[in-house]
Amino acid sequence: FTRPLDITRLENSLENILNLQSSEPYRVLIIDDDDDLAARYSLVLRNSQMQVQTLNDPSQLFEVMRAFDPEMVLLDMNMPDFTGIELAQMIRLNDEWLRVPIIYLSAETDINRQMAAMLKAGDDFITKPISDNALTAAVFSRVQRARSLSMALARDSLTGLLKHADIKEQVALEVERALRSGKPTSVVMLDLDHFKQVNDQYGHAAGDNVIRSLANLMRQRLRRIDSIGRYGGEEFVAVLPDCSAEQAKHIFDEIRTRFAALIFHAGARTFSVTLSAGICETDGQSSAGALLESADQGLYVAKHNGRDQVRI
Ligand code: GH3
Ligand code: MG
Ligand code: MG
Ligand code: MG
Repeated sequence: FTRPLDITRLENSLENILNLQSSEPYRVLIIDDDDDLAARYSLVLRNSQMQVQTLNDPSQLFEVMRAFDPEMVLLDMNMPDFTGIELAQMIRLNDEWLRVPIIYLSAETDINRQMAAMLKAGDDFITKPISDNALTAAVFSRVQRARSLSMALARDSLTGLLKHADIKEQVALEVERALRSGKPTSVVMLDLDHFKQVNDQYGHAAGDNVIRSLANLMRQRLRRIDSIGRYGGEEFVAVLPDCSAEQAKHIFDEIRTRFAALIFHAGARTFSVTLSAGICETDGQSSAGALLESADQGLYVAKHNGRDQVRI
């Protein structure tokens, strides 16, 4: 789980920060009518492994934004047909780009005019000329933060797990992969036992705490290549690549026992909760939907056989 703002990273030296860039290259759009300047900035950022697109004709703004999908826009204030402010406002009219940081790059030094520009649209102001390192740092920190933020927003807010649609997509993806690799992949459907009673007796906040604890436990016990999602309120789905149903049962029986041993507190009272789970394995032909259904059948059997158990 990525925290929304990774402050320690931002506090690292520029070099350390750049070394951390192991993921997809950052996509930066530079809009400037001065081609030489745009090329120079572009070179600087490319040297830091970023992907850069330059644009000198603002009439193509939307086309380029759509095709390139930038994570940051560097915008010249003064251009022949449009001002930077106008372009920033046009970008901000589109919901899909609301989170893209826009920074003005300009020789404008009047602080009042800089502030007026930022109040209309755009997030910050960089005064030309700017050193290579300062430009790289300014772009890097903002794109990194924007990425962390959108990753955090994409997650279930209570648990940090994938949301319903995303775990479903992940199951589909892993089922595809298993088909190609020929290795078994397991799908797990898990549900807390008598959770309505937990809420009724100990309160919703205590219930939330139970859900969070289970999520943490699963994160600890599963591998990095496994995916876990909050499928419903107190229902979870996990997909374990390269893992047979037998192996997955072993892992989830361990999770089940550890979870049942946890002691929760509600005021002066303590309580514990159990879970049930159903597991199925890829068979080289069933769809993700069919596998989820089959795991759900296992869960149904587990519930009807007394709960606190994992069924294949
Ligand atoms: P079973 O063992 O058959 O699963 O019984 P159950 O009571 O757990 O099943 P049921 O699906 O009927 O109830 C689930 C309850 O989970 C209902 C709802 O109050 C509670 N719940 C769902 N989402 C949340 C949540 O985000 N927080 C809390 N505290 N409770 C939740
Ligand atoms: Mg200009
Ligand atoms: Mg339940
Ligand atoms: Mg349920």
